[in-house]
Amino acid sequence: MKELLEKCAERRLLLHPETVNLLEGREIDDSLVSRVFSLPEGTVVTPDLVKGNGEDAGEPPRPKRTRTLEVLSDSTGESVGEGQLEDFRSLFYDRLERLRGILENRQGINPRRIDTVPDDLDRGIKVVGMVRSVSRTGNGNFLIRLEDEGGELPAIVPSRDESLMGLAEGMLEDEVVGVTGKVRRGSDLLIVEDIVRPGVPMRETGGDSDVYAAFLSDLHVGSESFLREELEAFFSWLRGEIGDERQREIASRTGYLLAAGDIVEGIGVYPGQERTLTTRDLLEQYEEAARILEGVPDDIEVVLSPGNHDAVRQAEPQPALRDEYAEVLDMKNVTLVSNPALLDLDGFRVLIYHGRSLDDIVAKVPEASYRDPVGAMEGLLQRRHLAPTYGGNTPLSPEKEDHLVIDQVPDALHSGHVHTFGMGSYRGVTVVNSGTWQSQTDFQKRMGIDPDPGRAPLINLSTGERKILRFA
Ligand code: D5M
Ligand code: FE
Ligand code: ZN
Repeated sequence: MKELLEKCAERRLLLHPETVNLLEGREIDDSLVSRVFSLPEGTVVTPDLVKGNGEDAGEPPRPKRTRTLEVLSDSTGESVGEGQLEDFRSLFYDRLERLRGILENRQGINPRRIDTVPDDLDRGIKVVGMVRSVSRTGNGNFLIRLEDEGGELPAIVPSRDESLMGLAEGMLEDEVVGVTGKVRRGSDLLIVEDIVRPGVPMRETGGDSDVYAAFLSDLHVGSESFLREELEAFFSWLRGEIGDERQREIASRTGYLLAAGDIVEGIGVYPGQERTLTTRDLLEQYEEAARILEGVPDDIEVVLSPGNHDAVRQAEPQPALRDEYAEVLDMKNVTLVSNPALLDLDGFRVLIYHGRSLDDIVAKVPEASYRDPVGAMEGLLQRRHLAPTYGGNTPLSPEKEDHLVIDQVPDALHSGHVHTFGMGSYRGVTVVNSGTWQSQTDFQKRMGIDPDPGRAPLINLSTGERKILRFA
């Protein structure tokens, strides 16, 4: 008993006084111990959770529901690019055009095309351009080269303007911004007075059903570090087998489980990875993932979107898993979608994006960090683009259309990839990075990556209420 109490304290499980009374002087068998220890951290261990010590407590059946999962946008099969330079031009022009539209609508900018900017006026002008380069000048100013269909315009951010300097410092190549300023007579140089990003309007959470969606990412099935037992405990929680009464009630109202990529560990992703795999057969990794996903109740709609470790091309947008991989995951409650993909869950819109560009945000934006994935994801929303900069860590596929523009602002943005957990709200958009179900690998240790494994975030689709369960 004493040992059980200590262990519970270690796992931050709270023993209800009645439970202590019930267990006093009774023999505690292993099955009870393992049942209690698979409870999420913070759970109050009520007497009914330990009653029948060793016997099946007898779960209430999950109420049957019909869910409406709608895939609003999926790029699978829409890839028309041939990988030619020409296609990158279309990709970037499409990005410019669509983000300019958003800037015009949201920020009320009526921009001038760069080739019509006269060089002989002192009046203020507005342009919308894609950032070609950002650099510091000898005088400590920032020089931003803006580009549109008409040409290039160098713009100077004067060092005396601190807030603009801060903005310029976090400016990414290829993002699209609105710039206001003056061109000095005869200079060809725009002196910047204001910079605006497309941004997002404030919104109210839009769902209409009292159902929860659960999120996960970066399972890395097939890796020795994949936390199988912890993930199975989460699924057992979803089945209502563990957790206190209130939690079981939430579990029974969970209608969706969304996975934002890195479903499996993959093979050949980084040097030396072979030694860390439980199987070197990619198909077997998906078979294993499928076996584990069988543990999710049938009436929960499961959505799987790929990441950079999955069996699809690396360049984004990534198509949904297909062929033999889709076959092994072919369960009636599983839907495979592209990365990114926009979903409608009973009226609540979720934009899923694995999150590779977060590496670029962290590398280039001074205030961004892996410890704050929500902040980095807000950067994507402000820029209305899921992979705002090209040439860093995020490979893009040369498409005619830019599928990574955030055209419609969702109720929630869900990512993973960075293996750190975070959940917050930005202008009414729930922002969630679901962390990982893989413990720290030796590779990550060498890279200084400190993951937050085993967290299960949940969002109530009508109220936007957020919950976090811990299984590791
Ligand atoms: O990526 C998990 C995290 O590890 C993500 O933030 C990128 C980071 N990562 C992955 N590979 C490298 C290398 N080579 N250098 C630095 N950081 C890296 P995942 O997609 O799960 O592998
Ligand atoms: Fe990952
Ligand atoms: Zn990843």
